[in-house]
Amino acid sequence: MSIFSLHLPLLILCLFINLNQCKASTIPQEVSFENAWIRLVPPSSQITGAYVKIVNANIDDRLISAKSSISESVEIHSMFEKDGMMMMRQLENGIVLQAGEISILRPGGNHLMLIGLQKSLSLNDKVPIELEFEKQGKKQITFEVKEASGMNP
Ligand SMILES: [Cu+2]
Repeated sequence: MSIFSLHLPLLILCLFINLNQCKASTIPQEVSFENAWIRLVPPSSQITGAYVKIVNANIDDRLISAKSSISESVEIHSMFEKDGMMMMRQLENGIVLQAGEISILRPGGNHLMLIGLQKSLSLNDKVPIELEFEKQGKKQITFEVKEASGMNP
């Protein structure tokens, strides 16, 4: 009886540690990014879109703002259809990201809008954009300038 009562707390502790390790190996500790790209636009254009796949970490978070040295501002936008026309609007509250969720910023959907371009873009240029998250802070991501036809890269 006494041996059993001594070992039970140890057993529970081991189970708890194993569960934590299991969770850590499947859900990343830190938000990560894939396929970050910017739409190539003619030198006369003052705006362009930036897109990226955001793989959130193991906490609920929110993308609250973005900025880049190549444009006056970077806004978070969504697209919607009105009277048969595609329109876009700024998402004042950013984009909510639940723990472990993937959020894809893509042409025709949520995207980043670079407004007031301060230099012309060339194919394959590498452009840093800083994304700020409510809980995970600021992240520097390198976007590559690519050509896009229609809604798909
Ligand atoms: Cu936009």
